[in-house]
Amino acid sequence: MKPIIGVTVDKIRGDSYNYQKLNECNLKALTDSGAIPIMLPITGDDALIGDYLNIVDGLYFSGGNDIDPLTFGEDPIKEIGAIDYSRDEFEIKLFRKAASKNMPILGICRGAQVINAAAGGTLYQDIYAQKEGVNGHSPNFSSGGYAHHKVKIIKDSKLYNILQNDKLNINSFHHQAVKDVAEGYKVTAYAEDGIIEAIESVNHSFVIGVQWHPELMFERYSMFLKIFEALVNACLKKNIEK
Ligand SMILES: [Mn+2]
Repeated sequence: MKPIIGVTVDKIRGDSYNYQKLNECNLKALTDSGAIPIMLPITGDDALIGDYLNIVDGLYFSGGNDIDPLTFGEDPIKEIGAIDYSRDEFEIKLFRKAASKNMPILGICRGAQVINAAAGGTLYQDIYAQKEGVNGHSPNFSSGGYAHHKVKIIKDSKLYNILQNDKLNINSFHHQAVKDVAEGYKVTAYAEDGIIEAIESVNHSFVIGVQWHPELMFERYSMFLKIFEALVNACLKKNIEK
C-alpha cells in the first residue's frame, strides 16, 4: 500500500470567494516518489485534525505566506508580509499533534518555519531588516527550478544521508528564516551568509524542514526527488513497524 501523505494548502481570496490551493509541483513530487498525497483543508477544529491524522501516514507542510510572529511571542515589524492566521493556527496544531505521534513530517520553505515555530523556536520576520550582511534570498524574477544560491549541508544529519552531498546550489524564495532553532532540533544546512536553510529533529524518526523548494527543482535536478522519497520511505518503515 502506498503511504498517504497529508499536504497543507494555501488560502487565497479572489472574485469574492476564498480558495484553498496548492502548486501542483508539490503533488507531482509526492506522486513521483510513490505516495498518495491528499490536500488537507484548513481547520481549527481539534477533533477534525485528529481525524486527518487517523487517515494519513505522514505530513507535508507546503510553502506559503509569512507566519504570525505572535506564534513565537513577537509583535510584527513593519516588514512583515501577508499572514493567514487560520492557516497558521491549523498547521501549528497539526504539527504538534503529528509530532507527538512521531509521524514522518517534511516541511518546505514556510513549512520548515512552521516546524520550528510550532516546536518552540523563533523566526526572522524579515531577514533583510533583522540580520546584517544577508545575501539575496528572494529574486524578483525566476521560473522557480533554477538554483539561486549555495548551501552547505552538515554531514552529521539525515539530510546529508539523503542527499549524499555537502555542497549544493538551491533555489530561494523567502524573506523569513529560522532564527533560534527549537529545542530538540538542529541546523542541517546553512547559506553562505549564515541563514539557516534546513533543520531536523534530533528526537523524532523523520522531521525535516528545508528552506528552499525541491518541489520546483526535482524535474530539472533529479537528486532533489530524494527528499520526497525519504519522506515516503519513512512512512513505509513506520507502517511496517505498526
Ligand atoms: Mn535561501
